[in-house]
Amino acid sequence: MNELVKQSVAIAFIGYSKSGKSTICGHFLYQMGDLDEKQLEKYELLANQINQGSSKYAWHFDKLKLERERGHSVNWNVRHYQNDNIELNLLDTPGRRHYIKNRLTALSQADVAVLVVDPLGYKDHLTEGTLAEHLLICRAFGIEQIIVLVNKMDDEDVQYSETIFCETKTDLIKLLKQAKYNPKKVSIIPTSGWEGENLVAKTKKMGWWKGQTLNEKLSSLRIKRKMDLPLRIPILDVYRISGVGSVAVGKIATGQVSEGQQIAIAPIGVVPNIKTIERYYKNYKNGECGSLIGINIKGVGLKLAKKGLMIGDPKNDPPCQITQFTAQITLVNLQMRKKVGYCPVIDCHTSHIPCKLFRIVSKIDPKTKEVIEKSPKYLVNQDTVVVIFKPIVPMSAETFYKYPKLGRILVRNNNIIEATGFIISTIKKDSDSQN
Ligand SMILES: Nc1nc2c(ncn2[C@@H]2O[C@H](COP(=O)(O)OP(=O)(O)OP(=O)(O)O)[C@@H](O)[C@H]2O)c(=O)[nH]1
Ligand SMILES: [Mg+2]
Repeated sequence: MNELVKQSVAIAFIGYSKSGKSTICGHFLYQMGDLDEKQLEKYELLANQINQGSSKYAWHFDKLKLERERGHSVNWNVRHYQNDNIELNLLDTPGRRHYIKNRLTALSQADVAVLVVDPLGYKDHLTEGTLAEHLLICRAFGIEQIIVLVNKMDDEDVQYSETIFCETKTDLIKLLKQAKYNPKKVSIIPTSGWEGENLVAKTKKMGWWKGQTLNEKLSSLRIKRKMDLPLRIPILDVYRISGVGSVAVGKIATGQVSEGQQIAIAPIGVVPNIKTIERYYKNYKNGECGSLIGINIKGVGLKLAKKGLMIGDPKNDPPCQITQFTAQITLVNLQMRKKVGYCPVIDCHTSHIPCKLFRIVSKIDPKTKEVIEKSPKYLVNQDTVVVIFKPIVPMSAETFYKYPKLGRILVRNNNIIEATGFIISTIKKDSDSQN
């Protein structure tokens, strides 16, 4: 019988800074028993010593000294939890724009996004466009399921008010519609991450709430996956564990892996063997599509194995280094028109690669794909164009048509998302063939 029977779902918590993402994640896991009383007391004691007592739950995710001293997340962090029928990987992301790259790394791997807002702060982020940008990124990465938490319902100016919740919900519904998410399919749940209301147990402080708790919603999630594609694991991180060696962590985007199997790592072109596969400190013989796993790779040091690389099967459509790719992109936030030579960062799966605009092939109608203008001179905001980019450092990427989740891209310049789109074709290194 297969060892990994439970469906594994990756859930990214997103939202502007201080909306309460890390607190919700920490308190949720406290209520689920992953964080015990003793550990929480320790967090509280240490946090109080540096005047960060209100971050005690967040510390279950915020582990860096910098994060704890400043009281905000810098990196993405993952913790895992399972119940009888589902395994959840909670990915907490930083809300600050400065760390958008870390947010994108985590979001690129998410099946579901939980958008966290607070009723007193969200309006500023509506006007600034921060919330719209969060949903734009979800769309760009193909995340179809969104859950919204209206958090901090305990705030003294909110006092668990149904009226305030409903007003916030009305604005959020408009936002979801603008981002082309069907609000009827999005659960909008009132919570207090600090007080732990509506996370696991049904709230008693909001008697008016008849909907699900966060846990009920998460437990009911089901993700459709394409099971028949060759192996692909974008590397999320690599650790060196003494006595073990290099362990690459990643979510199996497609296919499956087995202990002892040979793998190909692109674009560095090494083909090591998998020594062991582990998930949360337990060894497994196999890993299946959708699971977040750690792979102990024999003989590949930390200098070579890095975040953003792609693991595949050397015998079945192995991932490769590409020298250029053609993409369809829509310019969404371009302040100034751009021409050939423009060099943004392309966020694609877990990689963030600077790429040079090599050619603007055409401007097209996104609905009909009809060419409106051949070889336009400039990229102009709102236009949909077919372009060719050349990575300026080695890159491995896939087409959207073959690997839908992996062929999606964001075009980022000075930490602003200027375009979103997908890869139509690639040219592999040492080959003239297009894929
Ligand atoms: N009153 C109240 N405060 C909360 C609640 N949730 C979080 N907070 C407080 O809000 C502050 C920020 O919480 P975090 O969980 O660190 O916020 P975050 O969204 O992770 O912020 P970034 O990591 O910067 O993106 C902390 O002081 C929390 O104690 C809540 O439900 N009610
Ligand atoms: Mg945080």
